[in-house]
Amino acid sequence: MELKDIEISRAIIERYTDKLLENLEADVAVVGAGPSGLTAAYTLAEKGLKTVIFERALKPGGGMPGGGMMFSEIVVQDTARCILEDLGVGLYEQRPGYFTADAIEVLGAQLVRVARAGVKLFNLISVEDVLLYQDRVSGLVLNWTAVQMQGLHVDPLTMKARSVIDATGHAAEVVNGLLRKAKVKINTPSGKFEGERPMWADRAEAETLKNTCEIYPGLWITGMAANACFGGPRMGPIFGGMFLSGKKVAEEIAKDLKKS
Ligand code: 48F
Repeated sequence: MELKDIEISRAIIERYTDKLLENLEADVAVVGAGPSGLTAAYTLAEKGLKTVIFERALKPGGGMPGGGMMFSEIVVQDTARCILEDLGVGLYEQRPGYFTADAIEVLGAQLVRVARAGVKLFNLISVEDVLLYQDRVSGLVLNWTAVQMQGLHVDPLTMKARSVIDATGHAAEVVNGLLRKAKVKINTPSGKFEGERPMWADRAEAETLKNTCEIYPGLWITGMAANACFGGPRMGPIFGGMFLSGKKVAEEIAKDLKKS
């Protein structure tokens, strides 16, 4: 068969458009494909919920492939090793109670799990706003990352979701966008965004899990975004809290959506 350049283009454009159209409505939309967002996404999809991820960057993974200061290894504590064992990655008890895994291998395993669970991950798309209907976050406002980077005057498109997860890491971009535009109160004690505190791994890991919650009707927080909202400390390259937080947010959303 003679390969026709135009047919290659047609195949890509058609399939991508089909995927995008199939995912304009979902049960759950995850913003950010870092460790917490990826864990949340495959856990939700494996529970039968239609889940989609939008990731700003060219490559998924967020802060994970960088490990600690570019040493591409991550550490997890005993309570989180079951998640990495379940992914089937190599795990080493490098120091008593400190398990290490190759950051790239973990990312690869998470991406395969996400794809096999039927989650569509759209890279190079930035979430710039939310749909807010009757005081409930009901979807996302999307644009190409390239449009955002260039500051081009191009209007966005939208997608609808029953629940949205802010898994955007330290900046908690979805929550902050909502606060900026809608002037609402979120479910922190002050009703405001607190901003993350300096590094303290032991406290941060526990607080990440505690802070994982529905921060506003329809909008959930996981990973570093959860700590940033509540003023919890950061933790650097220990990732157990990220994985456990992703699992927790998925389990809570699944319970919540079953009720409605
Ligand atoms: O930062 P990130 O890895 O978030 P996380 O899952 O994990 C945090 C750790 O990596 C690390 C740490 C813990 O050990 O301190 O920092 O909480 O991943 C967040 C992802 O969200 C994307 C961003 O490119 C990254 O891949 N992102 C951020 N803002 C947007 C976004 C946006 N507006 N739209 C789409 N994607």
